[in-house]
Amino acid sequence: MRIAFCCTNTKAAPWIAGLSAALPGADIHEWQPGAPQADHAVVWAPPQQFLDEQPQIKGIFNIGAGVDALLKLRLPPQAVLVRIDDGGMAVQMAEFVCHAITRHVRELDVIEIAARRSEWAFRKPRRREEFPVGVMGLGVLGSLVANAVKQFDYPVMGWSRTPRELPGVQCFAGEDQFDNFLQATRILVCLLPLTSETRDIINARTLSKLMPGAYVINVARGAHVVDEDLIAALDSGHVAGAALDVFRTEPLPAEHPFWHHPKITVTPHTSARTLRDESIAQIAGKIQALERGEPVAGVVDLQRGY
Ligand code: NDP
Ligand code: OXD
Repeated sequence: MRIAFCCTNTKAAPWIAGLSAALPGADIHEWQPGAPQADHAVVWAPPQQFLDEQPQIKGIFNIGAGVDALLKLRLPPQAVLVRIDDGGMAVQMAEFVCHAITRHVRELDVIEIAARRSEWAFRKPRRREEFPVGVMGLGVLGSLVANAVKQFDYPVMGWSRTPRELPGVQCFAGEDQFDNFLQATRILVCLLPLTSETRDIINARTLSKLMPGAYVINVARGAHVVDEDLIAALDSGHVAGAALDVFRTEPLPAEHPFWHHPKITVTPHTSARTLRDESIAQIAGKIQALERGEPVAGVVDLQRGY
């Protein structure tokens, strides 16, 4: 079995060593133009040339959860596209989102600034019932995030495309229930995939529906947010702050206003990192399952776009 490794901005050697150890007997190489046809590919943002040169590929394994970059390309029609299914990312995401919520609600950012001036800046306790959290996207990551936030006694809501049930989480689904979800939300967490339906979803209209003094946490993709609309909502005071981990252009350009906006916290697309060992074990297991003709989790539905 031949496996091509084609991942932009990723050191190939440790991945190839790990995959070779997990799949003894497989011939695993970093792809170069003109390389022979492979059976499977392990990819992150590959060039179109790679896919054009692999017309018979059976499985394409994305080393992240989001497949938006891959779906912009022409894929060989018979190929099964598989994303990382948790692989240790969900717990990182839950930790990151709970931290962002805690920092905002407990005003730790204000306390940190005061502490640098040697000020003992006591803040009044705030009632968590006043900070209902709405999680957009109740998939592998969003459902664990909603459950984690619930442990801190915030009211938690979730919104998905099809109806979901999560104990202790008030679930909304589809376009029809979107505004009701937004109107009941003060802290908005975006964990949607980027698709034609979700692009620009955090915009002037949707932000205006949130409870006053809203807080926006975007840990999904930058193109979910209309940048100018978020800045306008922050400047008007309707939105109190935002924690942004993902951006339309990454790295975030030095001149982008998000860097210096006093109500925005920027992090460098780091809320849930791909864990190499866990991902290698998951991908190797799925390649073996596909070879045996068994179903695997995390197959991307090309029609839905995630
Ligand atoms: P999943 O595919 O498991 O879940 C997606 C969820 O979004 C599902 O609940 C789905 O609804 C919902 N959804 C999709 N389209 C719509 C829509 N039009 N309206 C309402 N709900 C919708 O994805 P993951 O949880 O694994 O990952 C989510 C995203 O997080 C990834 O696509 C990626 O972009 C981002 N990500 C970011 C990382 C970072 O470091 N910042 C790291 C990893 C991922 P339904 O349940 O009905 O299918
Ligand atoms: C992912 C990501 O999609 O890292 O996995 O953003």
